[in-house]
Amino acid sequence: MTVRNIVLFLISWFWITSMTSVSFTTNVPCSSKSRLLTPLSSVSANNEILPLLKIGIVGAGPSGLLLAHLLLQQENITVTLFESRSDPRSKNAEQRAYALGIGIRGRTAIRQVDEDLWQTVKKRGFESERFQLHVGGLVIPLRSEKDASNNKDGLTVEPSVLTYQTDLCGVLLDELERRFQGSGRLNMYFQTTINECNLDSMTLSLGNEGKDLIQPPLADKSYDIIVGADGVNSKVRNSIRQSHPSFQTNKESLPGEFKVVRVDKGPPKVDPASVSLILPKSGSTTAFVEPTGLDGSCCILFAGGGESAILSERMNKTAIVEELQTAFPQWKAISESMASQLMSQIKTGASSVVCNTYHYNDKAVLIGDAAHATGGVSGQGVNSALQDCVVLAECIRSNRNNLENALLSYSKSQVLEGKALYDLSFGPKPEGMKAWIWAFLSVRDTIFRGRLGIGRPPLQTRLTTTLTPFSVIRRENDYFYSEPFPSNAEIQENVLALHEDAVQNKTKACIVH
Ligand SMILES: *[C@@H]1O[C@H](CO)[C@@H](O)[C@H](O)[C@H]1NC(C)=O
Ligand SMILES: *[C@@H]1O[C@H](CO)[C@@H](O)[C@H](O)[C@H]1NC(C)=O
Ligand SMILES: CC(=O)N[C@H]1CO[C@H](CO)[C@@H](O)[C@@H]1O
Repeated sequence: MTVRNIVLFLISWFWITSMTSVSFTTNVPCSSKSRLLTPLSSVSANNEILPLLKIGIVGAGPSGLLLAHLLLQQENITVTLFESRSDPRSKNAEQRAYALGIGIRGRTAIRQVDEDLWQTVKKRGFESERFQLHVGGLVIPLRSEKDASNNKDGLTVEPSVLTYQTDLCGVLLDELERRFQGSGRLNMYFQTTINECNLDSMTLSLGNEGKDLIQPPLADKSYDIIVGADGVNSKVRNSIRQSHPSFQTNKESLPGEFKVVRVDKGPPKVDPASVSLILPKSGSTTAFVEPTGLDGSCCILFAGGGESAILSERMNKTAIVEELQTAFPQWKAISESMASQLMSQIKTGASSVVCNTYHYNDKAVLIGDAAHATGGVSGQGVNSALQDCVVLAECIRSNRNNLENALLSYSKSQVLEGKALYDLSFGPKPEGMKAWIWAFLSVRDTIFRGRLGIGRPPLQTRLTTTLTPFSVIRRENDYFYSEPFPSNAEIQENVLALHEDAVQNKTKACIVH
């Protein structure tokens, strides 16, 4: 078959399938786009007296730090941050080697603080709007600058910014200190683990690792709200589970593991300005190349199932080099140095997290991976976490005298987005005819990407370059999922019912005492 025949075949298939009940709406009503900025009918808080609010944030990753920025912009709020790792700017900071891709969602969230903050973040990262798939000798562009300017809204989408997590946190911290250090409203403690989060007394008991000196003055300090920004192993989430009778959460290890190497110069035959997914010549370990600097530096993430020397071997360098050379023969020149780095690491796995609600009364609330995690499958982990921060800060701002309502509003808005992102990340599992149609549409969108009026941009592109809510994108694919996505009203009613359970439990507890 010639390429022309394949194209014709695909076009004819497109017409056949478009006559079935599958219908796609690529244009999303404008109203849903502005939702990120004004999550709910925000009653003006103009002439209210703003009570003093002490907020404890557990976890100073990107979401904990952005939330601190947004909260400190409001009057009469103090923020205390706790982080078990050391300050990301210090020399001995544990490097989180892989780079994060900040797309339009994350960028829009950071800009909610101000344009300055975004520009500072951008300067530390590397801008790229290219995404290429390498299969054998073939390079298939999955996304390029053109897609950004051909965006349906006629707007030019700025490129994604690739940045190391430590760099992103470093910038957010520098700016927090610059803006608020002298205000007396910001406290930060690194190398401080939280042993327990007590939601009755609203206190945190600190581990004595590292700087146990800070224990005494903080021990009896209480907070009005405790925020869990503490990732997949969230302590705050555990405490909510113990206090909230109907809170349900599930954490699962995802199949597959990964290791990351950093190289100073982009590997041969890879576009130094593009994110590239490289399928191996043999074996099942794939390589994901992310540029991280103008000098050509990049990081390469190797991911796959267990039985590979690349991921598992920790003693025999020859075995790693051999496997690298058969899987990625084009990188022969750098396989020695990559092997040394791979050997020194313990492979990492990823987990998913699901929760049926994200808050507990007026006391505790979860953001980012602590609330919903997809193990990096979608590339939207940090982006969706930063969106959580904006919504939570806005819910608090518009409900300063009713924190119960603030946290409930936050859950109502974000639980459905978290659920939709989970579904999108792991995809539908269609069967029979639907599986064929799904496969065909995926191929079509990969090839045409919505150009020439055929198909629509691939999912990855829509997640990265549009602000269309995850729930809207998920519903467009209802046909392929075993169950249609619930309506916003259904999910919100459920969140409200869970909230009422928790409130009742609190009331009961008071009567008993
Ligand atoms: C902040 O709190 C102080 C003291 O509680 C109060 O007098 C002041 O009015 C508050 N500020 C605002 C903007 O409400
Ligand atoms: C290291 O791996 C190579 C290739 O798999 C193998 O031939 C060699 O025997 C191994 N060496 C040791 C010490 O296990
Ligand atoms: C059903 C019920 O009473 N559940 C919980 C209410 O809250 C306390 C803690 O405050 C729990 O111990 C109960 O299990």
